[in-house]
Amino acid sequence: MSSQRHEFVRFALEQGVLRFGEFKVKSGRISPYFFNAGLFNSGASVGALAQFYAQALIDSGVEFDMLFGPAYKGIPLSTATAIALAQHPDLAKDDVPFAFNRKEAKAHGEGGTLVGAPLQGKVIIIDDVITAGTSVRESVEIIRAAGAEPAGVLIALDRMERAGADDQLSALSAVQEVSNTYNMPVISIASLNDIMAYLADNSELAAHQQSVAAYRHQYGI
Ligand code: OMP
Repeated sequence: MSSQRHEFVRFALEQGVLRFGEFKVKSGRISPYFFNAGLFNSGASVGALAQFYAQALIDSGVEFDMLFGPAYKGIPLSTATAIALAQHPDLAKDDVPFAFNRKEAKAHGEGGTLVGAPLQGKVIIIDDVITAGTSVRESVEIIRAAGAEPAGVLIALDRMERAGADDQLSALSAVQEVSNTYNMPVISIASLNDIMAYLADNSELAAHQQSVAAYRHQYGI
């Protein structure tokens, strides 16, 4: 596991963002772990999170012109990551624009649902976790409607879970389906693989290893 992935799992655990236990997730599955990005809720933790996003994006080698953060969680994520990119030594000369959407259109003032830089060129969609990919579809439609090109999705955690209902599981994960459907890469800071590697290396967390492995066996790719 690259040190960035390992460090990110450690950071998410320290911040209480990654937890082990029993959690009902959006799909209705009972997951032995949950990643709650809303708990990156202080200046220092969002700043550190944004540096992880920026580094994962740069390491991916994917070309991009700007960031788009779908409301609501994508709003601070796109803002903070644009700041981290502006401060990154490898991108020192580039000032990366960003935009986000409102959930409700505004009829007064500047109007519309888009805020920030005009959507143009190659756009990276930034989000926290992909489960079914619902919010990605909306973002792709917004970006295309503006005449720009969705160039990739940048997420914090790939849960590596199969898409579809439990009695009709897809051979592909939700992330792979998103990537195939929209013909663009999905870049993640870390994945379930990295969480499992971290558990295997840390004896005080060994108790969770079995439940996470069993969950992955049932639903994972
Ligand atoms: P999609 O937009 O359908 O891909 O769902 C993503 C959502 O899954 C997130 O916005 C969360 O509400 C939720 N989620 C997490 O944030 N972390 C997890 O570890 C698991 C889930 C989930 O419910 O599957």
